[in-house]
Amino acid sequence: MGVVNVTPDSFSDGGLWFDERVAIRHGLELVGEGADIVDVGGESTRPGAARVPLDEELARVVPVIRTLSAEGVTVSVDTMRAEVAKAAVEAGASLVNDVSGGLADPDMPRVVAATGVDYVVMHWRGHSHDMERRAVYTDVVTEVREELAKRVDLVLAEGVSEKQIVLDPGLGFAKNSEHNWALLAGMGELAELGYPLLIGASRKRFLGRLLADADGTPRPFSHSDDATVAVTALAAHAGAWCVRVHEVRPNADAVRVAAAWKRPGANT
Ligand code: PMM
Repeated sequence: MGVVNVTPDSFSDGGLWFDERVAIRHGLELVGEGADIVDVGGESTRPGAARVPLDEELARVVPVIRTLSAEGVTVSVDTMRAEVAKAAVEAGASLVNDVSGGLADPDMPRVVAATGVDYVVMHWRGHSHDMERRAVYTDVVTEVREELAKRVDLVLAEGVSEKQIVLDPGLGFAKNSEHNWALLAGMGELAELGYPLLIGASRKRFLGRLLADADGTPRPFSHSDDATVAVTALAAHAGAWCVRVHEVRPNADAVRVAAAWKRPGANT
């Protein structure tokens, strides 16, 4: 899954694809580089980010989704709002990527159920402006697993079907670096919930912190793409269904390497 953030302020690519035509061109480039899905978002979720008004979010994402879908691209909409999800599906999106897992907008599960498209339910504890103070766990893997299981029960009760659901541990969302690494290592336990897993590690701060200079200065996100590729290879090998990344070509290569590693002979 390649990312197109149609925002002026996303963490690593804010402003780069803010213009509609540039966003569309970028989405098509990502497909050319090997993306199976293009994830279009109009609201930044970086730590501390403020919410974008509904009309603004719609105006950012719907035209981009409509054009990319018309070009035959499989599009996902990255939104926490049911109205945006509905408009995006009407414009051609075939996956709703809700980082709040249905918590931010109580109408979301019902709307997704009515559309029948796939639904990424991410682990989330609150909006970006105060999510860092919610990063408190005794056993992060067990707690994320339990909280995701509760979200699954709720969205199923709202009419979403099991086959629509994809789960995501929500790296960096109310999680510190230690939590993120534990969740990656604990992917197997999350997979026991029985749903495909999506992993979004690309360019996140925990990679920059891992790669910090000797004086502790974190590596800027623009130089953490190689680490993202390493996470992709390991996550794909551990069975991830999808990785959400900004730099598609090397990550698509890593996915292919992991597939060949798991099934030697099948890919040569
Ligand atoms: N991370 C971001 C945005 N959307 N969606 C899912 N499913 N999983 C994620 O981890 C995720 C997401 C934040 O990343 P960006 O602002 O750097 O694109």
